[in-house]
Amino acid sequence: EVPGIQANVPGVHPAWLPPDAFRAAGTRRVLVLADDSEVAGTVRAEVADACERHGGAVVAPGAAGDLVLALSTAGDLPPAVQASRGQEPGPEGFVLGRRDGVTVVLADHPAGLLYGWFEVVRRGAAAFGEDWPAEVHRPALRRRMLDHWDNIDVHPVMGQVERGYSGGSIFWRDGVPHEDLTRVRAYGRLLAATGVNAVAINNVNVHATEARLLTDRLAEVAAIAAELRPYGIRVHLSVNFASPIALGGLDSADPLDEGVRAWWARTTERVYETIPDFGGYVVKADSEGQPGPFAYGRSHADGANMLADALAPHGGVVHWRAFVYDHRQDWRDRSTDRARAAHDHFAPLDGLFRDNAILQVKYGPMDFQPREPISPVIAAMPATRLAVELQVTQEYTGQQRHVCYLGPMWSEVLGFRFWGPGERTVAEVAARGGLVAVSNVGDDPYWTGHPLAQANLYAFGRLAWAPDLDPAAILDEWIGLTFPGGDDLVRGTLHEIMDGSWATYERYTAPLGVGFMVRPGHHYGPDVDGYEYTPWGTYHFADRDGVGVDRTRATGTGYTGQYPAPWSEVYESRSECPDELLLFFHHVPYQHVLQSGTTVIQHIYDTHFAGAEEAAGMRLAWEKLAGSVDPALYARVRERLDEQVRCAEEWRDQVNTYFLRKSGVPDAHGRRIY
Ligand code: BDP
Repeated sequence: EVPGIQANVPGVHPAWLPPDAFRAAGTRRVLVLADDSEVAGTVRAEVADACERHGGAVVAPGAAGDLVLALSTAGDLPPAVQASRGQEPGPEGFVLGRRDGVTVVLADHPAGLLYGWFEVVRRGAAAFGEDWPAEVHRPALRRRMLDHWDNIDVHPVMGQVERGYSGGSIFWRDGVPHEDLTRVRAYGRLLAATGVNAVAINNVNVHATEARLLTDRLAEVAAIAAELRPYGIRVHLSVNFASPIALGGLDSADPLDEGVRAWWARTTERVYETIPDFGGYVVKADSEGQPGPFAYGRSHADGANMLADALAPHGGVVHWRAFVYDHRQDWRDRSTDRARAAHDHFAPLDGLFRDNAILQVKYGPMDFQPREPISPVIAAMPATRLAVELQVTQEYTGQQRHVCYLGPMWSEVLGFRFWGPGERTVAEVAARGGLVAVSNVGDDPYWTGHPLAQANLYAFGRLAWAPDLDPAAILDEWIGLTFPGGDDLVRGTLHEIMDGSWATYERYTAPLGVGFMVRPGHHYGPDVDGYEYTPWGTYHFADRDGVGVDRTRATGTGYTGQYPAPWSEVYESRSECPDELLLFFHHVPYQHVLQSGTTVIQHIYDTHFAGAEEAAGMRLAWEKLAGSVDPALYARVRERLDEQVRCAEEWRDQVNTYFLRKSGVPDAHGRRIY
C-alpha cells in the first residue's frame, strides 16, 4: 500500500474504482509536476499506487513520460504540455489532450489535476491511443454537493440515516464517530472520481445531539473533514436555527438580534479555527417542525443573511433550503396548495439574499416524486444564487429495493428550459449555486444497499459536472468501470435492465404526475388514499367522476401562474399539458383523452399492467448474468428483484382496483382487476 491512499476498503465493494479501473494509466510512465498541496499529494499517491499495481512507473522531471499531469504553475513544463497552455481551465477544470504520443493533463489548481487524473482513468486505454487536440473540461455547476441525512444517534422512527436504505451511517456508530474512518476517505475518493466537491454530513432535521457538532462535538466534524480534504471535498454542517437558545443559552434566535448575531459570528469563527476550509451551513428552517425566522416575524432572507454574514469573513456559504410549507394545512382554499408554497415564500425575496447565501430548491414543488414539474422557484429568482436539490437516496423511487436509474430524470430536470426552446436551462440557472442531492450511502458493504443503486450516485456527480452528458452514456461508463472484466452480455443486460427503469417505476406507481400514493410515514409501497385525508397537502382528489389536482388559474389553485410563459400557458391548458403531468395540473374525468390518444382510465390500466410486466422482465434479464458477475452481488440483486416484482404487482393491483371501483369503467382489454 502506498501511504496516504486507501484505495479499497477490505470487505467493501470498490464500486466504480476497482483496481482494474486503473490498469491503462497504471501501466504507463507517469510524470507529475505539481505543488506540495494536499490534493496534489493525493494525485501523486494515486499515480504511485496505480503504477505499483499495474507495472507502470512514476518518472522524475526531465524524463519522458506517456502521461504527464502538470500544474500550469510548475516549472520546466515539457513541450507537449506547453502546447496545452493558455486555455484557462479555472479553479477545478483541466485541459486534456494527447500530442506526440504523450497524454497531457494540465490544470491551474490541484483539484483540476485530480479530476483530470480520474478522467484518464475513466477513459482507460482510449486515453493513450492516437493523438487528439486538447479539450478543456470545466464543471458546469460550481458546487456539487451530497447531503447526508445522517444522525449520530439512532432515531426511534427514522433509524440512524433518515430515508437511508444502506445500513447505518459511515460517519458514526453507537453515538460516536467510527473508530476507523478509512471508509470515509474511500467515500471521498469515489466522490472525487465523479467530480463531487462538497458533503454535508448530518441530517437537515437537526436533533439535539447532532446540533452539538457545531460546538462541543466539532472535533468529530474536523476528523471527517480531514478524511475528505485530500480528495478536494469540503465539509458542511446542517445547523439548527434555534442553536443560540439550545447551545448558547440565549433566550432568542431572532436573526436581527445583536446578541444572536454575535453568537453565530463567534461560533462560526471557532469552527474555522478548527477547520479552515469548512464549507458552510445547510439550513432547514420553518419546515416540518424545524425552527426558523418566522417565529420572530422575520423573513427567510433575514435568517439566511444572518448566517451568511457569520460565514462571509471565512469564505463559507449557507445553503438555505426553500422546502418551506405548512405541513399542517387543510385543503380549505386556493392559498393552501402545497405546490405553491416555496414560490409564495421565496419569489418576493429575490435580490435580498447575500451572495454567499445559496437558496437550495428541490427540483419539484412537492417532494422528490418520481414525476413532478420543475419547481417554478428556479425561474423566479434571477438575482439569487440557486442550487437545485435532487434525491439520490430513493425515498420515493423504490428505496433501493427497486432498480430505478435516475440519470434520465435528472437529465430532464437539468435540461428543462423555463423560457422555451433556445433559452437557458435549469443547469445554467443553477451554475453559480450548484447541484445538491441527498446521498444514498451507508455502511452497507455495497455502499448503497442495492448494488445497482451505485449508478445513481455516480450519475449524480457526472451530471453535476456536465449536465449535457447522455444518461445512457453515463451508465455505460459506470458499467465499464464497475464491471471491468464485463463482456457484452454484462454491458447489454445492465442497459436492458437499467436504461428504462425510471420509466418502468413511473408506470407502476402513481399515474400521470399525481404523486404520493405511498404508504404514509415510511413511503414504501402503495397506499392510494394513504395521504388523501391528512393535512400534508399531497392529494389526488379522485372521486367517481375524475382524478387530479386543479392547479390552473382559471378554476384551481393558480399554481400554473407561477411559471413564466410559455409553460404557464402550456400547463394551464388541458389539451397542451404534457400527458405525464396532466393530473398534477388538472382534475379530469376518467374518460378524458390524453394526447397519446388513450383515455386517462385506460392509460392507468395499461401502464400498470405494463410496468409490473417490465419489472418481471428485469428479473428475467438479470438471470442471464448468473455466473458472469460476482456471485454475492448477483444474489443481492436477485433477491431485491424478487421484492421489486412483488411490489410492482401490489402497486398494479391496488391502483387498478381503486380506479376501477371509483370510475366503474372496465379495462378495454378485459384483463383481470381485483
Ligand atoms: C422528505 C422526507 C423527510 C425530509 C424532508 C426534507 O420525507 O424525511 O426531512 O423531505 O427534505 O422527503 O427536509
